[in-house]
Amino acid sequence: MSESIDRARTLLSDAGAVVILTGAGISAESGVPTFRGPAGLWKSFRPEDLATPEAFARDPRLVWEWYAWRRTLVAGCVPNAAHRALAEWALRRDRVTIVTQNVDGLHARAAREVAGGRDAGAALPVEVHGSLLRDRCSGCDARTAPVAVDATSVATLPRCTLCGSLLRPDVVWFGEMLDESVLAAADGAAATADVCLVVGTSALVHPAASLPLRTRAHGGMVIEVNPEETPLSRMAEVVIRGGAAEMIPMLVGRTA
Ligand code: BV8
Ligand code: ZN
Repeated sequence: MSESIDRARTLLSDAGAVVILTGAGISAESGVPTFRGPAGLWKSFRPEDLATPEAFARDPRLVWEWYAWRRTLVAGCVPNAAHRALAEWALRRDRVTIVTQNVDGLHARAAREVAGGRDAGAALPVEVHGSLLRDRCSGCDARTAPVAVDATSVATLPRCTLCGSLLRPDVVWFGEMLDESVLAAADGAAATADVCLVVGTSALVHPAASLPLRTRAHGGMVIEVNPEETPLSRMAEVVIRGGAAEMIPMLVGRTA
């Protein structure tokens, strides 16, 4: 293991530009259930069953109940050593872009905590699938701060103060396009990176899962941190089979 850690550490410190792609696995040690892990199921529903515009049209009360449950859960979690080490690293050197599929807001919290009074900008993530911590109007698209959700009936669900339509979490659902400017920022970082550090993702959801291929397409290298094999493992220059909270500080931490 130490050999691959040393090699990965060298590749990362020698890289001109680095893009980091994270998934649910980086928040697992903060207590956020992953999608495909045993806790990924909610009331026997698979995330793919609820995170769709069709599910929201069919039963907005059920979808909101799920998102309210996830919001409460995430509010009780804190960034772990992996979130913090990446934020510290992104503030310490330039040309590091954190791209996340996670909607839990933990990367942004780590960035603000680590930055203290300083500008957290360089460590703020590109959230390609949106955020649980924002609402959006399903009618006029207005973005709002998250409101308390009473999911006992459709009549009690939150509504837009501008047009009266149902509010929804500001996340990207399956079958929905990603925000163009957000996707362009992620794609641009991946296409110009010397190294793509992939942390805690099963790499099954597109277009996010294709970002490491963009890095490789122009001669960059992929480093994977994941306790399990994924479709990206065979194209990775270095594979680190371990948990993010332990491994990431060893890869980008000051003292390692
Ligand atoms: C779109 C927000 C245009 C909502 C999410 C090409 C090929 C095939 C399919 C498609 C394709 N292009 C488009 C599709 C369709 C679809 C798709 O990819 N489907 C998959 C299921 C095959 N993509 C879309 O619909 C996208 N839109 O493309 O629009 C279009 C539309 C239709 C048709 C064509 C084009 C929109 C996708 C975004 C959906 N929204 N989230 C919400 O959260 O509620 S996706 C959601 O699921 C997450 O954001 C994330 O992306 C994904 C879950 O994956 P992971 O985060 O990786 O989590 P997972 O649990 O799977 O894995 C955890 C990993 O961590 C594991 O490997 C585990 O080993 C590891 N781990 C565990 N513990 C640790 C750890 N690692 C480190 N440390 C630990 N301690
Ligand atoms: Zn509206």
